[in-house]
Amino acid sequence: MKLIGMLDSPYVRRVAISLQLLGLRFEHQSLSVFSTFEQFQKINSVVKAPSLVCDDGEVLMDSTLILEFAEALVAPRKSLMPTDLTERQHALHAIGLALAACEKSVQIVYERNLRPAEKLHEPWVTRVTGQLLAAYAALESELTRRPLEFSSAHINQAGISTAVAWQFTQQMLPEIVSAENYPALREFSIRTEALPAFIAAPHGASTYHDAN
Ligand SMILES: N[C@@H](CCC(=O)N[C@@H](CS)C(=O)NCC(=O)O)C(=O)O
Repeated sequence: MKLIGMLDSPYVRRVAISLQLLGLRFEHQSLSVFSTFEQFQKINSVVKAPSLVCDDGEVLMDSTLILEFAEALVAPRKSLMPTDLTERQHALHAIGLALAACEKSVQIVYERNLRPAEKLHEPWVTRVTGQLLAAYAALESELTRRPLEFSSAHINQAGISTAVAWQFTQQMLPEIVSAENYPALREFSIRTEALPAFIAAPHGASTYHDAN
């Protein structure tokens, strides 16, 4: 199977890291939804990153749906989701916050990079910024109350998504989400970014290569 999309997208990155931790082999093509729009369109007419080209050629999109498929491929041998119902609920709560943080960060980046300055709608930016800060405030208190595992063997999808969201926002909007206000997230990020699966799929333009 082949993962399409750039690792500067938190959605592509959470899939690339998760596939490795699930022990799944995959190819990666670092196509941009902007600078290589037409090339991307030939693979997925909707041009959404991540896209996953399955072994039979069918294309999946949306990171959560791709991860659902990936989990099914390795079940019951392995999963990044807790089986205990209460633990699963906590994990889903954290993943929801992390995905909201990704979405709000992406909205601000698009607003800044794609819209002409004179057309920037400040009330919208203010609203989205408030939502972004609310998501990180909730994630910070969640992480303080219920620390997440950060070893390769035990990190779960809540940990992966939290770490990826944080790294993306810190790369793109550090002046909005000041790291010093989120010590638990900052510490968690330092530990997770040192894991081999994270190092092999760094935020940015590089292409992931299977080490085996
Ligand atoms: N909910 C989706 C969000 C994916 C998403 O918005 N990806 C961005 C790149 S970060 C994209 O495809 N942007 C191009 C577009 O929406 O036209 C997911 O989890 O995969």
